[in-house]
Amino acid sequence: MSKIALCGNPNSGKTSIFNALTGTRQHVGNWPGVTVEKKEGHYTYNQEKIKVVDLPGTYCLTANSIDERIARNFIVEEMPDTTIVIIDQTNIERNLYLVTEILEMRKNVILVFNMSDEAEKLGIKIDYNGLKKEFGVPIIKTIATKKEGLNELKSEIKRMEKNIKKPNKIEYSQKFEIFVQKIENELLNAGVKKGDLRWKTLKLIEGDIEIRENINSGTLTKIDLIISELQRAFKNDPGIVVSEERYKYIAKIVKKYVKRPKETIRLSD
Ligand code: GDP
Ligand code: K
Ligand code: MG
Repeated sequence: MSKIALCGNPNSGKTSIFNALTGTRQHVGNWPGVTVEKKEGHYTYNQEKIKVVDLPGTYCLTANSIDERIARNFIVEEMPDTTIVIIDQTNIERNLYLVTEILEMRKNVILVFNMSDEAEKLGIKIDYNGLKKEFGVPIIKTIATKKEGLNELKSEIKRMEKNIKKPNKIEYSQKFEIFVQKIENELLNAGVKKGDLRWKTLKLIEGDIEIRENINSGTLTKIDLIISELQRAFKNDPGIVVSEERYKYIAKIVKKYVKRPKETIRLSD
C-alpha cells in the first residue's frame, strides 16, 4: 500500500483535502508520546489502496516545536511515497517558505495550489507552468471545499508512484552557496547520504539540535568553524541568513510567476 503525507501551513486547507480524499475512511488518534492529533485515512484508486496522513500544520520544519518535529520526522523517517504540500495561494510568500524546505528534503513532491476560488476573487494570477518548470514537480490547482481538482490530484499521485522524481535544486546566492558547499563536503566525508546533504546543511546553519546530535564531534567542530566564517561574512545570525536566503529566492520567483493587483499586495503586507 502506498503512503502519502499532506503538509502545509495552518489553514492552507490540509484537512479539507484530507477529507475530500478519504471521506469517512479515516481514523483520528494521537502521535506517539504527545497529545497532538494524528489523522490517518485511506482511499481506493484503480483498485489500489492509498494511505493518507494529515501532518500538523507548520510554517517551516525546524525542530523548534512539537508540530514541526512531528511533521519533519514523519517526512524524513517514515518516507512517504509522495509528499504533498498544500498551498494557500492568497498567501503565497509565506506558504512557499515551507515548499523550499520540502523540495530540499524529498523526492516525489506534489504542490497543491489550493484556495483557487479565493485567489481568483483577489485577482491573483499565477503562471503554474512556469512554477512547475522552476521547481521540477507537478502542480495541481484545487478548491478543496468544492472537491475541485481532487481527481487530477489522485491521478497525479498514481503517476508519481511509478515515476520517482527529484525536484530541481533551489539555488541561493553565490556568496551563501560557497558555505553550503563546504559543509556538504564535511557531511559527505562523515558518511551522510547524498540526498540528505543539502537540507541537513541548511538545518545545521540554523543551529538545529536534532541534526547536530547525529553528527560526530570531529565533523561538528569543522562545521562550526565554517558557520562562524559565514556569520562573519554576512554579519548576521546564521539562522537569519538562511531565512533571508529563502525569502530572497521566493521574492525572485514570485516576481517572475505571480501577478497581483496592487491592492492585494498592500493587504498582505
Ligand atoms: P488546515 O488548517 O490546513 O487543515 O485547513 P482547513 O482544511 O481546516 O481549512 C481552513 C479553512 O479554509 C476552512 O474554513 C476551510 O473550509 C477553508 N478552505 C479550505 N480549502 C478551501 C478552498 O479551496 N477555498 C475556500 N474558499 N476555502 C477553503
Ligand atoms: K477561510
Ligand atoms: Mg487541519
